[in-house]
Amino acid sequence: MEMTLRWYGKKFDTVTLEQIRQIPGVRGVITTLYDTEPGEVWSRERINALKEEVESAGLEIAGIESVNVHEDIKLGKPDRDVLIDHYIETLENLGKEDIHMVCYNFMPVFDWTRTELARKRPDGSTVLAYTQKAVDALIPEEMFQSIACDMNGSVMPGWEPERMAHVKELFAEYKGVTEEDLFDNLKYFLERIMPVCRKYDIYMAIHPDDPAWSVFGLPRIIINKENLLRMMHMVDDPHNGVTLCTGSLGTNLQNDLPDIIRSLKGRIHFAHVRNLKFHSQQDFEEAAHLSSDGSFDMYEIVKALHDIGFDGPIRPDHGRMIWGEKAMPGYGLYDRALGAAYINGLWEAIEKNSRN
Ligand SMILES: [Mn+2]
Repeated sequence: MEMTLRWYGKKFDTVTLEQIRQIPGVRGVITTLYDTEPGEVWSRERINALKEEVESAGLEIAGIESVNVHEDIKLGKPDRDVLIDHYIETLENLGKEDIHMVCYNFMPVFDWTRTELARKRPDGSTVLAYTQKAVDALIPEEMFQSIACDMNGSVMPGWEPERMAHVKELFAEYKGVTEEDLFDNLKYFLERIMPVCRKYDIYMAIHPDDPAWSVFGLPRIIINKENLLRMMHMVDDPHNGVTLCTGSLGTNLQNDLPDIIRSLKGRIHFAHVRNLKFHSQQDFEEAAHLSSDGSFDMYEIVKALHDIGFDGPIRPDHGRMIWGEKAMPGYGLYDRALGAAYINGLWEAIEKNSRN
C-alpha cells in the first residue's frame, strides 16, 4: 500500500502540502480540481499545473478523488453521451499526465449524508455524526441549510451551494428511477469508459454509498457485498474496481468488512480507512482510527487488505477535530496524521508478522 492524504488544493484546503510532506510515510496526495463542475472537461494544462505544484513539494499525485459523474449520466438522460465524452476526455488527459487511479461515486443527489458535523465527544473532540431519527424528521432541501452553518466556512464535497439550489428539481427527476435503472446506467457509463481506461491503464474506483442504505427515498446500489460483486461482474475488467471505504460500507453493521475486502481481491484500487462508533443500528458518530475508540476491528481490516496483496493508495479518512484546529469537518491535519501513523504501524506489524 501507499499511504496518502486527501488534499483539496491550495485554494480550498487549510492543510498545506508542506505539512502533509512531514507526516511519516506519506509520499502521495489524493487530490482533485475542486472548482470544476461535473460534466466539465479537465484540461491537460490544469492537470499538469496541479501535478507540478504537488511534485515541487516533494510529493506525488497518487490518484484523483473525485472526477464527479454528472447527474444526467446517473439518470440515463439523452445528453449522457456528450457528458460521457467529456468524462473520457478528462480521463485521457489524466492518463497523459501519468495519473492512474480515479475515485468516483454513483450516488443520486447527495455524495454523503450526516446530520451533525460537530458532535462533541467525551474527550472534547468534535466529529461528524448520523442519526436516522434526525434524517427522518428532515425534508432534504432543509438538510443543507441545517448543516451549512457547521462547515467552518468551507464548501464540502457534494454539498456545493450551486448544486443544493437545485435539489428539489433533482428529487423530481429521480422519481420512478429504480435501483435496476441505476445499475443499467452505471453499466452503460462503465462500458463506454473502459476502452480509455485500458489504453492509459487507469483504475476506476467507485466509492460506496454513504450511508449504505437509501436516504430520502433515493435509489442506492453500492451498499453491500452482493451489489459490489454484481457491479464488478457486469463489466468484468480489472480497471473497473472499488474504493474500499470502511466508514461508508461500515455504516451498515450487516456488512462484514474483512470478508468484503477478501471477496474483492484484485479489484480494490483505493482504500479509505476510518472508524465509527455505533450507539444503535442507525445512530453513529465518527471516531478516532484506533480500534478501541470505535466499533470496528481496524487490525482485521488492515490485515485483510494486506492478505489480498493490496498495493494501491490508502488514506486515513475523516478525522476528529482536535487541538483547536479549524478546518473542513473531517479534513483537519492533526487527527488524520494520527490515523496515518496508526495505519502505518498496523501495516508494519502485519507485514513483519507475515514473514515469520
Ligand atoms: Mn470514503
